[in-house]
Amino acid sequence: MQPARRGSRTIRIPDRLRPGRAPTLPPSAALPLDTAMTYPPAIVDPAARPAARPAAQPAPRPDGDCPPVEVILPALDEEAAIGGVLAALPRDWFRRAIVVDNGSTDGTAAVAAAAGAHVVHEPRRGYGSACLAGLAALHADTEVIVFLDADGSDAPDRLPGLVAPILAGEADLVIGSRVTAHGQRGALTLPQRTGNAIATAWLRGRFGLPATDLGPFRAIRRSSLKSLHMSDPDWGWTVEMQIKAARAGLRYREVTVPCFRRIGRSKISGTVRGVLGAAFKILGLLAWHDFVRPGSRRRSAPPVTANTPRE
Ligand SMILES: Nc1nc2c(ncn2[C@@H]2O[C@H](COP(=O)(O)OP(=O)(O)OP(=O)(O)O)[C@@H](O)[C@H]2O)c(=O)[nH]1
Ligand SMILES: [Mg+2]
Repeated sequence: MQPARRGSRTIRIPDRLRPGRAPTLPPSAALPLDTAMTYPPAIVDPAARPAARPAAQPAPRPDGDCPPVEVILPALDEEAAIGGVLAALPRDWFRRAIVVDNGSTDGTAAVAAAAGAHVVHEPRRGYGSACLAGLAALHADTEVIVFLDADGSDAPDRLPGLVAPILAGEADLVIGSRVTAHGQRGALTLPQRTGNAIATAWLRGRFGLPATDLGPFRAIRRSSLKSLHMSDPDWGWTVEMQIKAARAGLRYREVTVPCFRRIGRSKISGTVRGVLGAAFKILGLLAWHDFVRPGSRRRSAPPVTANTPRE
């Protein structure tokens, strides 16, 4: 790992995110791209689970005709990480990366533009606001949208595993689950793991969604996302999408993805204020949709289960 200088601080950029390096994953995380979740066993019907599909991903076309996929990366002061994240995205699998600069005071926008991304500026702070701004910038013919953090905590080379089930018509929303893999030590903080466990238990028990994670690395069919009318401006964005996906009966799937410690200083999961704010928002949204919002009762249709196409 080579240190990079930034002002008077030394920032260590992992080799896996260095431009030109083939991203490598810890052995424990080197799972097949289409490794699908098998949890919770009580919800997933093994009989309904299709056989492993080693060749599920459509082969990228040699003429450069990528699938109609765009990647949205919300970014706030991620100068040290964004270049490596963009370089590690598999080039044949998406048409454009959109970096939404959420009021950065560092060189995030310049680094992203130099790495070939389309940069959008969104002055309203908040993860959800950044995602909404990215959606507004999509090309008209984009059919699948990938969301990915810009801080180096996800594995960009896993993008095909998220996108393939949607392109194949088997799923509408695919979440990269970090809890079903052995992530890098310390990648998920205790408050993150605890919050995830509570929120996903709620999603499973009250909304019938077989979720194990609220992971930010996710892919969704554009038409499905449009039907959800997403609105949360900050940390409720991820759970809002899962709640509404359950209500709308979207075909839901999770795939195992590794996770890593973020590059740069933690803004949310490592701060008391950030953790409390995110927890309050996420649990508040679950309670709102479960107990208050009209029409919030559980769907009478069978729950959407992982690996169970509804067609
Ligand atoms: N904190 C924060 N992040 C934002 C904002 N807008 C966009 N982002 C980006 O959203 C992604 C997720 O934010 P993170 O700060 O990594 O949140 P987290 O993963 O919960 O916590 P940490 O990694 O510990 O900071 C990153 O790529 C951020 O740069 C914002 O207003 N606040
Ligand atoms: Mg992060």
